[in-house]
Formats: sequence, C-alpha cells, structure tokens
Amino acid sequence: MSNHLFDAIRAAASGDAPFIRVNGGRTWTYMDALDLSGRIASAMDTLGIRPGDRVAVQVDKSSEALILYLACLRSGAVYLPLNTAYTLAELDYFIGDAEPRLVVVSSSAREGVSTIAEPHGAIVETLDADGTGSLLDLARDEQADFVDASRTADDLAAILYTSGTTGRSKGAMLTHGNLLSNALTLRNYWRVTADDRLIHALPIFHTHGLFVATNVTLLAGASMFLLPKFDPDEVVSLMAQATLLMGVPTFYVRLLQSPRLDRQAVANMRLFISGSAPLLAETHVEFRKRTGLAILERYGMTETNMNTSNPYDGDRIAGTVGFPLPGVTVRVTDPATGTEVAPEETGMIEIKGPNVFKGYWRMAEKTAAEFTADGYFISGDLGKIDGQGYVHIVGRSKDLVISGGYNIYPKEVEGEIDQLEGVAESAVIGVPHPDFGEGVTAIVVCKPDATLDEKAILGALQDRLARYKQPKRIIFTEDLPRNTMGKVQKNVLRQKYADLYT
Ligand code: MLC
Ligand code: AMP
Repeated sequence: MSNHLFDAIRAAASGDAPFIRVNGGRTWTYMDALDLSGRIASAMDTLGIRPGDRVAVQVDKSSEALILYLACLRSGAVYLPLNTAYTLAELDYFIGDAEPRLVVVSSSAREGVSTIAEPHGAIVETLDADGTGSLLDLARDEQADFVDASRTADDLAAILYTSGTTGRSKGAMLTHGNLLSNALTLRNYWRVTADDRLIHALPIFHTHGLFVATNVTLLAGASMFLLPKFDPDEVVSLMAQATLLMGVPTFYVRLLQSPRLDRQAVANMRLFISGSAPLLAETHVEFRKRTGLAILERYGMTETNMNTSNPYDGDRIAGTVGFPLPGVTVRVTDPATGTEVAPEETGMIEIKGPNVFKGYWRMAEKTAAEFTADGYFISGDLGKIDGQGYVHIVGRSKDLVISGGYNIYPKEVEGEIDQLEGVAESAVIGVPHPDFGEGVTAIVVCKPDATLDEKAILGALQDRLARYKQPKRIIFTEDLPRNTMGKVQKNVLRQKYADLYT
C-alpha cells in the first residue's frame, strides 16, 4: 500500500528533528507529529471517516491544526480548510456543497455550526487554539500506529474553495500528485534543506500557508516557527534564529514600517519570498535598500499551486514574477482568438503542468469552461513574457479584488448590498490601499427617498460577509458609469477613486 503524498513526507522526516517550534512554547519533533497524526487518523477511522470523505476544518491556527491536515492525508480523507473569518451564512454553503462527513471547529463555534452541519449528516468535533478539544480527546485513547490509507497521485488530497466570479464559490480539487510535485519543485528551486527554519506567519487555510509553506518545510525535513498570526515585531525578533520568510506583500509593507528592520536584523536570513498578490516594485526596492536582500516574488493560484518564481541565483526583478517553474508551461494568448502572442505582448496567462488541479468539485461544466481544448488552465490573469523569459502580471480579466492576499469577488459583495432595502444598485471595486494593496470599496446608488448611510450598510453586512470582504468605504452616487452595452465601467470608477486611501 502506498500513500502518494504522505509517503514522501514520511521519507523526508527525521524522527527527532524539530518540525514545529512554538514561540515560548513546545517544540514538536517529526516523531511527535507522526504520533499525533496517527492517533487523530485512528480517531477519524473510529468515527467512520473513510478515504474520499471530506473533512471540513474551520479552526484557529495551531500545531495540532497542522497535524490534523497530516492526519487527513494519512486517512485518505479530503482536507477542506475554511477561513476562520467566514460567517455561519458563508459556512452553510460550503457544508451543503462539499457534504463533509466531519466538521472540525473551535468549541465556541460548535453549537452554531452543528445547526447547519448536522442536517447534512456531518459529525461535528472541536479543536481549539490551545490544542484542546473533543477531537483530541478522542485521539488520546487511540493507537498512534495507524496504517496509512492507500492513495495514488490522482486521488484527492484537498478541496479549497475559491469564490466564483459569477455565481457560487467553486471547490478546487487538488490531488496528492498536484501537491507533491509542486512542493518538491519549490523545495529544489528555493534550495530548502533540513537546516532551514521558516517563520510561518500566514493563515493555514489557503494555498500559501498550507501547501507552499507547510509542504515545502515537510519535504525538506526543515522546521518552522509557527506564529498564530502575522506580527511584524515578533517576525523581526525571530529573524535572528530563522532563515526563511514567506509572506503576502502586506507583510513586507508592514515590516518596512518597523525601525528594527535593517541589515543586522536579517543577518541570519537566507530568503524572503512574496506572493498571492502583486508586490509593488517600490516595496521590493525599499526592502533591498534597508536589508541588502532582494525579495523573491513568485506567482500562484489555488487551482494551480505555484506557476512561476524569480530565480534563486539569478536576478530577482521587481515587478516580475520570474520564470515558469520546472515542469510548468506558461503561455500568453490573445483572449479573443486563443492564439499565442509574441514575447512582450500582453494577453491571457494560461498554465499546464502536474501542478494544475483536477477540476471544480461537482462542477464539470465550469471546469471545462476554464480549460482550453489543448489542456491549458485559463488563469484570468493578464500578463506578458519579456525577452528574457520573465513573466509579468499586468492585470486581471476576472473581476476580483485582492486585499492583503485574500480574494474578494465583487459580485458576492454587490449581491449582499443590492438586497438591502433602499439600494438601487452597487458596484464593488478595488482601489490602491497602502496597507492591503487594494481596498474593497462599494459605490452605491440608492432608491429615491432612501435614507441609507455608510454605517447602516456596513452594519447589515456584518453577519453576511467575512470581515475582510466588507468594504473599507461606501461611496454614494447618483448613477454608475456604463458603456453602450449597459455594462458598468469599473475601470472608470477605479480611476475616479484611485486616491481614496492615499
Ligand atoms: C484583516 N482584515 C482585512 C484583511 N485582514 N481586511 C482586508 N483585507 C485583509 N487581508 C480586517 C480585520 O478583520 C480588521 O478588521 C482590519 O482589517 C484590520 O486588521 P489587522 O489587524 O490589520 O489585520 P491582520 O489580522 O493583521 O491581518 C492582515 C494580514 C492578513 C495581511 C496579516 O490578512 C493575512 O494574513 N493575509 C494573508 C492572506 C493569505 O494567506 N493569502 C494567501 C492566499 S493563497 P476590524 O474589525 O479591526 O476593522 C493564494 C495563492 C498564492 O493567493 O499565490 O499564494
Ligand atoms: P487565489 O485564488 O487566492 O489562489 O489567488 C490567485 C490569484 O492571486 C492569481 O490569479 C493572481 O491574480 C494573484 N497572484 C498570486 N500571486 C501573485 C503575484 N506574485 N503577483 C500578482 N498577482 C498574484
């Protein structure tokens, strides 16, 4: 029997080497993680979880939460992490769509989540940030020597939901093969070894913190300082003991605000990596001036894992996302004709390789629509490949805002605002924001005689949308600019409000 991804993780693990270091707390060795993941997998087996069953997890970041991910790999379950910011209303959809057999939440959320999970036949167990909870109570009495489920490269390891540009959120199905191939490629490209110590300050419910940061660490037999969240002061303090940081651009913007960030502070650090959103060239330049180190920017997506990376040895060029990773093919096509364009010309970025996902959960038509006839995934990102082969991302054809590395789909926010009494219509856009990169902004047209204000609209969105999706500002206007086809001209609005947050 073999388990495609976990066998590789097991092979890279050296028993008594450290895996997770909790600042001011416990250090987990690889052996500790194997032991607990075995017990949790056994507990899930006792609960009736079988290979292919979905396990939805909405818990605070902790060592035990990462080990639960490993337990799912071992039991053959499909890991389905959910942003802790999601409201019950949002959770209801994910649970209904994915039909998980088990839902793991913090104890404070158990009651509320049970009311939506149990009607779908799911069992609800708990796991808290301090490593306690009903799931671990069950695991304590179980055997650690769990026999890993047999899983091939093509079997699902995880489903990560990405919001749809039109309509419902889509569950991106990622296989054992997708995750292993990408993690090995990144490990080699970025030269990660057992000597590396990563500062892990990202959330663990997205590709960046879960697959890029965690799988790469595991496959190198390296270790990580696991922080509950990003705190610039704590990160600067840890740099003396660490070698690697992976972050979204907001991390680097905030680190630059710390007077403690200088050459001395980074003397032990080998590599700073940025991704999930565009890193401003000025951030790259400023960081280099302060530290002497060039941030390495890479480009990825939930559906594809990582596609491109600036080089480890060669020039890391600000404003570019580097070269296609080994084994990944990136091409740029004319969105109207689908034919490949010449170097330096802008078009749609398309991707093919072992990193590309299997499809959207129970959405065969949507999956088919996002692939070309010759098997490339259509990213929705607009870009070009320059004469030296560096990929540049110049825009997006998808209506998407990226704020602090989180994706917000305007259609979802507009849908909530448009339902409110007194709203005639709305347009949600992203405009430059000094901290989050883009700030979610709603332009609202009220019905005649309506008495709505910003506070009333924001108040109404509280329980409907995760905090990071809620607009930072609401602007009222008489009407929305439209083209001759009647389509709202968001580019006009983005220009008009470009200086809102500066
Ligand atoms: C928090 N808030 C945000 C926000 N994060 N608002 C907009 N955008 C965000 N990203 C809200 C908070 O709820 C809070 O609301 C207020 O803004 C200020 O919060 P904060 O304390 O400043 O936020 P903080 O907790 O420090 O979080 C900011 C952050 C975090 C940047 C550290 O958002 C983060 O860790 N982002 C990483 C996202 C990520 O991992 N993306 C990878 C996706 S994978 P209030 O109530 O106080 O007003 C992917 C593929 C790939 O994209 O290529 O990697
Ligand atoms: P997600 O759906 O959360 O995985 O977000 C994927 C999207 O993030 C991509 O399609 C890009 O639009 C964006 N993205 C990721 N990395 C970068 C980067 N380095 N520069 C610009 N955009 C990026």
